[in-house]
Amino acid sequence: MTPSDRRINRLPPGQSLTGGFPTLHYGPVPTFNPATWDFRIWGEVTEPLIWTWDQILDLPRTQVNMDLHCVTTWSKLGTNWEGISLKTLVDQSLIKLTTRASHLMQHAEYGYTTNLPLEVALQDNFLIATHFEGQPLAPEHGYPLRGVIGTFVGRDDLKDVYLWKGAKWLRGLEFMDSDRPGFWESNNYHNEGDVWKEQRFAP
Ligand SMILES: Nc1nc2c(c(=O)[nH]1)N[C@H]1C(S)=C(S)[C@@H](COP(=O)(O)O)O[C@H]1N2
Ligand SMILES: [Mo]
Repeated sequence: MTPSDRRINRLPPGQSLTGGFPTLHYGPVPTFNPATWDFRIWGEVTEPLIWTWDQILDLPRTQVNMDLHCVTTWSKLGTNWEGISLKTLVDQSLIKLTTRASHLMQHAEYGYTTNLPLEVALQDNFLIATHFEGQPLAPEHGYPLRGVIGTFVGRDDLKDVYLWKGAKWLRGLEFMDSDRPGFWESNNYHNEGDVWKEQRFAP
């Protein structure tokens, strides 16, 4: 698909439209207790951090509109999300990376993980989301906090990956000096997961 095809037909190869919002995850839906919940940032940072839920709510906020593409072939177009941009946190030195930081691992409840190159995690289409369509996330969609990544119409400069690379029930970010596979990436999914190249499964 050429960049202009992408603007005309927003569906990547092999995808079909869904009107609803299917849920997809491995394991149970966790409960949220703001009194004990914390958010950890570690690895290739000059200062590891632990944020409370209240501290998360004080971070700078961003809204995005994205098309979502699940590796199981459904796509949902024009979704609205609000939350925290990792790029903003890094630009404002709220997270201070070492020069060795090259990859991000999202860590979620029950040990779900997913990896991204740092340059992709710092794109405008990766959000640490608290809200979907103006409402706090539904429990099954990752309440209270999730990674989400999708496509921006007309932004052919961005790398676009499948939705499994956004971890629901996100509890921490590990910055790494080399790549390591996450949960699905260790279970036969493609490490990169580019939606336009249809990188669903490991070669
Ligand atoms: N913690 C966690 N996050 C996860 C998953 C999971 O199993 N556990 N599944 C991923 C997959 S495969 C997809 S397609 C999306 C689905 O998000 P949704 O249920 O909000 O549609 O969540 C991703 N994030
Ligand atoms: Mo998925």
